[in-house]
Amino acid sequence: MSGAPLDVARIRADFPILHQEVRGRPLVYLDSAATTQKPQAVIDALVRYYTHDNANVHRGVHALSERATLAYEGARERVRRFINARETKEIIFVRGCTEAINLVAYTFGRSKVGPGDEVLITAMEHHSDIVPWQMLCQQVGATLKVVPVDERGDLRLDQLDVLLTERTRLLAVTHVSNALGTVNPVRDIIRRAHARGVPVLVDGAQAPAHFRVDVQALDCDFYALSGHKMFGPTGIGVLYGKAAVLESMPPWQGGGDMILSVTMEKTVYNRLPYRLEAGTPDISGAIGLAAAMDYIDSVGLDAISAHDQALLEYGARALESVPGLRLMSQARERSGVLSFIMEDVHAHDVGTILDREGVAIRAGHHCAQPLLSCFGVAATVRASLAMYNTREDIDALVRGLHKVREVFA
Ligand code: C6P
Repeated sequence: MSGAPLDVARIRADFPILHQEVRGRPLVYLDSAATTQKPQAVIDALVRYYTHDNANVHRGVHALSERATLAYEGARERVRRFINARETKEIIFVRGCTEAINLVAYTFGRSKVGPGDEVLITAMEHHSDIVPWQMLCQQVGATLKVVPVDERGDLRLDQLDVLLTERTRLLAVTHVSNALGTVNPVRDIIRRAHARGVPVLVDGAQAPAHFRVDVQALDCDFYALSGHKMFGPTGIGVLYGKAAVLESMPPWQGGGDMILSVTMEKTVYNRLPYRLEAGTPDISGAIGLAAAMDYIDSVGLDAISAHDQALLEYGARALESVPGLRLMSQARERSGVLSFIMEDVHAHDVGTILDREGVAIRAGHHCAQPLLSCFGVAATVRASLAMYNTREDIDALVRGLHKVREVFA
């Protein structure tokens, strides 16, 4: 289907959960930035694995264990191909973006950041890309610095070269803001950080469901992914790291596959990627994630991106018809998110009324409190899009918002 416009009706047919009524209304799911729905192909992959192949990996000599291991390692190769990593050892399976970032903060951070050093993040980060760095800085006596955001919702990149100093040990930046939808120019940011010798972690939670991510083209040192935000299962995610950087990091959790041999005196650690994957991994999750990547590629990311952009534009225009509504972001490049406030109505009240209409959105701070406080608000309403959304979904949202206005007239 790649290249052609999306056949959204056909895509919707692949997502069984969408075909239900909520509170007597057809479900309109506009909360994909929180978690995406799963296509039948992903659900089938999970059922198939548990029905036929379930066993522990890298351990048994029996047939099921061999099949489970092949499927799990096949999933790693699938992820490598999806993000164009150079080698499978650069793909570490984790629980999600949050765990990926914490892994880097614990291992890279605690081995390479010391007293007086600096970690640079941005005002646009999700709490998962703030708190691990705060904890690290507090523990080692380093300073957390922040690239500010302007009133349009873009990063103040004029500040970047000032904030990158000879003490900066890492820059962490989100690819797409979950609260505003801003797409950051990460390639340029990485180039500028590397020019100062600073490695870069990209929080990719909100990117790969919307556009192609190529870690070699970006030249990022780390890239964090959550499977559940790209049509895969919850509980599985990926930390990509350049091999040389991962090799330089000590292990963090002990046990299981991260070990080659143990005596009471000493443990010999395994090679990558296993050295950073302790305990029985989420085998079915990895297999489900690989199925999600197959699904995304079968639809085609170019067509998905074009659909996303067209729907965003349609949505931004349609929301203008709602009195007293203010869209939060005017950023140069946006993806997947319409975030707004309504005069004299709390975001949670908007969410409750929309829910009665069958429209699922997120209301609140979206785990990005520092960003929202830059805009002087505590909460916004966020409608977030995925490939299965339609103009009719936006129309239902707008109808619901007019009802909110009537209630609060
Ligand atoms: N954002 C949202 O509704 P986890 O929970 O580990 O899968 O992902 C954390 C995370 C990290 N970075 C960004 C940019 C994110 O958007 C998220 C998750 C969800 O916006 C849940 S708070």
